[in-house]
Amino acid sequence: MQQQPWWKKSVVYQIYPKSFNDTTGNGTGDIQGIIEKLDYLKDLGVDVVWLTPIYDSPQNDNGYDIRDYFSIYEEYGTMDDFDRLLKEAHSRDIKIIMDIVVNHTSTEHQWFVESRKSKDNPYRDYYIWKDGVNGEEPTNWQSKFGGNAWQYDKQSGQYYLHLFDVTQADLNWENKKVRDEVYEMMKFWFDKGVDGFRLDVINLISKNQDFPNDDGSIAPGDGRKFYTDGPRVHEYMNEMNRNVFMKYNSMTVGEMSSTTIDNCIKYSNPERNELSMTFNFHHLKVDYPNGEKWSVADFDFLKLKDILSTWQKEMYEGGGWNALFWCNHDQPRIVSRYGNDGDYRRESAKMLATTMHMMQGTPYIYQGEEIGMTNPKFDDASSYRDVESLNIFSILKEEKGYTEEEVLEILRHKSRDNSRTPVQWNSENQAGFTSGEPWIPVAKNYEDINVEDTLKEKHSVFEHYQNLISLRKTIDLITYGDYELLLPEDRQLFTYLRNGKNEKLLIVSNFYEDEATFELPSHVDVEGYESKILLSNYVDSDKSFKRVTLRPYESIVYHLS
Ligand code: TEU
Repeated sequence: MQQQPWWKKSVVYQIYPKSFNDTTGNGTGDIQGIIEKLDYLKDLGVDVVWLTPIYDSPQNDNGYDIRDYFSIYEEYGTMDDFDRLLKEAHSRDIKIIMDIVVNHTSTEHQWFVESRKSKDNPYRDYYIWKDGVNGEEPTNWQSKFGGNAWQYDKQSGQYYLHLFDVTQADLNWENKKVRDEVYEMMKFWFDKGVDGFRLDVINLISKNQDFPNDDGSIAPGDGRKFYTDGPRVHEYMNEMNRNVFMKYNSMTVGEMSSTTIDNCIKYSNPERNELSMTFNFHHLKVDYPNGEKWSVADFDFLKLKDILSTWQKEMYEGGGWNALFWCNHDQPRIVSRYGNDGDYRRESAKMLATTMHMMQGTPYIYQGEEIGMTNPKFDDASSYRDVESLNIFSILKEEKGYTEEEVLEILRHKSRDNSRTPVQWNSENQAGFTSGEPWIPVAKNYEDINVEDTLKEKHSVFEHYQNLISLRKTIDLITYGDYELLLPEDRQLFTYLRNGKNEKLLIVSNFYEDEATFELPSHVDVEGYESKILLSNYVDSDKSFKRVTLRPYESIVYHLS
């Protein structure tokens, strides 16, 4: 096999610094707090840490609104702290990737401050300014956080585009100067020694320059078809790669909003020199009935299997590379979502982890996932901090007439704050996250679920993640084998094969509380193969892989050779 890039066999751990570990007592996590936990991450076995944005920012969207790309948000620490983090991580063989947001900046960024001054300001063209149409917004496009995506600016009488919050103005990528500034800024971080980037909503940077109104085929005024995987996006990614990524031994992962497999193959096929891999979210929308996120519904299991399997197969065939994940800072906790956060929390957390980590791609673990943290189930509206949740709160109540309790119930399932509560380190006050008052409440179950106790437990969720990571290091088939879904119509079992030359992995997971019996389909040729259990979430799983009854949330990995 030809030399493969390092990130194909890596496991990434995502840190949301605000909620990770506070060493100053101000209630906000910080860089020093990350340094203190590097040995913990080393013990887990991860190769790469992804930090969500730590740049100077007014924090309207917790750092995804960058005010200055070259300095550190003061509550997180200083540039010296960051340099120390890099050094300490590298000395433990842990790489660091930064989260970079270049679809938009904060409206407090100096470029925007200049841009908004007048129509002939040299920075005017750094953003997307348009005249209104008949006294209304230039188009009917909706912001991802609710409301129209254009904001009127009195001073110059024009509107600027913001696909997210009104304080997050979209950059104008048609302007070569913007692109060059971005590339120079990325080099600044690479030259410091960072190992790569996660690129926030990078598939939204190229807008259809006609700026048409949306006729509402997806949702009224949705607009996304005019800027998602837009006309020049692949040209820009290739330009970025040639100007920056190619010069470093880097890993890059693009966060792709509402994308397609064809586009993700293009972004991540190495022959095209764009990105290393892509995140997509289709498998995390199977609990949005009729595409509606703001509702409470069971997840569609058959659809989940179909989506994940189609991406596995088609990305493999097209030479692309998947980022594998259940959790991040925008998603509710997976054990509360597709698992069971009651009696079977441990079993289902492990089952979900196995099902994802045995697929092809680079797996990501979001802080707290490795101990099976759950949604916090906040009782009242005052616990929420997230700009999207707060916006939707008033939209659902005021515009759609929901009662407060109805909205709260939806947020308990869908709010991004579900994953943003502090990491539960121990059973002491504030879960050991801070000696002060945390910026967002700690989940009430921290006395039962925390790192300190988990580390003492035999067969813990943490240990299961350690095992998954070390299997990836020893068994190449996990990285390179092809993928074959078995029993697509089975309503309880998620079963697939990873096929190699003279060996196979068979993964059988029961996604439900009821027992289920697996029978190996007759077309799978296992003549002469011996089987061994590589990993399971029950201590005494059945070795007879041709027919096996799985207990609640049981999940077994067989190695056949
Ligand atoms: O998220 C992009 C994105 O489209 C979503 O996951 C988003 O949170 C969701 O659609 C809202 O319903 C990225 C970041 O991960 C997110 O935290 C930022 O708020 C967003 O970009 C804007 O920078």
